[in-house]
Amino acid sequence: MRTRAAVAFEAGRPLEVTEVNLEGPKAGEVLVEIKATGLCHTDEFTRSGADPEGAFPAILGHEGAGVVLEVGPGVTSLEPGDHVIPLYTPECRECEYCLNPKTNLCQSIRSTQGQGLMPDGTSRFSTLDGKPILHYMGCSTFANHTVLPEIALAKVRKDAPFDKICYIGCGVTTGIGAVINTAKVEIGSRCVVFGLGGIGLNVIQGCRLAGANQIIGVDLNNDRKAWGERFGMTDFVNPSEIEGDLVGHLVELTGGGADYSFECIGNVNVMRAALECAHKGWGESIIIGVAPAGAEISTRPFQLVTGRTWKGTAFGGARGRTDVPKIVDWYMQGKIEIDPMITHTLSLDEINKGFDLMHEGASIRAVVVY
Ligand code: NAD
Ligand code: AHE
Ligand code: ZN
Repeated sequence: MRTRAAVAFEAGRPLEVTEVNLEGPKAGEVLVEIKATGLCHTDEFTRSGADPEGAFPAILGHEGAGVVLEVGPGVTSLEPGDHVIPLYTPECRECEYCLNPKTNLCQSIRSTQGQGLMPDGTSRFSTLDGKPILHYMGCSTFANHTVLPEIALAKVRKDAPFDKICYIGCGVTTGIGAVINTAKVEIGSRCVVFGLGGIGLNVIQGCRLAGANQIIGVDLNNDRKAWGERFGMTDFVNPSEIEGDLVGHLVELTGGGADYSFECIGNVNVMRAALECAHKGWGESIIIGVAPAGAEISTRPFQLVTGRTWKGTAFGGARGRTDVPKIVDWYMQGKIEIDPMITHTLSLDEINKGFDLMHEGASIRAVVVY
């Protein structure tokens, strides 16, 4: 079939909206009509050329929601008409990783997924003159139709709106999951969240959900103060406006250091500050941000010797097929908020405007509705 997609032909260039060819699902695969997709900073990270794994031409996008149109041979858990959220962290429930309760990082298709290919080593997308186009994070939600492995789809309830639940495909689950699954924040905790964008605000609402006493937000953009407060932030710090050292300031503000800190930017200097503002003896710092190729973190080992822990999290530690339907339920029951964070709704033709808004700091989440 043919479908419309925003194609990243080269690193650093705007996406090009065009018709592409899409082959039908092979064994174990599913054809999905994408109804809506969010634009995450990770899409921009890859589009810009900063991703060491980035390969082109590719159809980016990994934060979608849609409807199953067709299933390939052997697919048993999904049927046409099912509503689904694509999973860049699949859940095969069989690999060594899925069988270990300590991780959500299913590895059953990770190597082909990282190369932009389906598990059989080929791509379903091509240009109209027959040149292959790569998949992205196994999802490619910047196409109106896409093919995914069955294990990379969470089946969700049919009454949930696509233009909101697409955000659960990355930002919402990553932020809330980092608090609940990775940090396991306890009632009464003191938390510091660095970067109040599409991920950081979900960390804030996760901390509120977990019953944290203090939730400090840190951002260079003062407009993010009101945003943080909207979701439970108790204090705001703009590093460019404080006198002296940021870490010292945060340690004082928390009365000795954070029980939990979260880096939601992708800046290795901020990652260091996030670790070092954690409380001596027990503070944990969770890295969520994706840093550019070649960037490395550093700190004095004494920071770890004296009881601070550095952790990282992908997709908020969530096991997608199991956890994502539950997060959709939380949204539908009013336990978590999504609607106010979706600040812009765009057509596919306007997708590059979504990246401009991200750079300007004008959007929390822009969503493309097909
Ligand atoms: P975003 O652009 O919406 O938000 C980033 C925020 O950080 C902005 O509010 C910006 O003003 C602020 N900021 C930038 N530099 C700063 C600094 N030096 N100090 C303080 N604040 C600063 O991005 P997002 O979509 O929220 O994504 C955040 C990061 O998380 C990205 O690196 C993204 O790739 C990553 N991410 C990781 C996962 C994962 O599973 N680990 C999932 C999704 C996104
Ligand atoms: N390709 C990058 C790494 C990118 C990365 O860390 N991705 C996160 C998800 S970000 C979603 O917005 C992730 O899930 N990582 C685990 C994995 O297996 O990719 C690089 O540096 O090479
Ligand atoms: Zn993302």
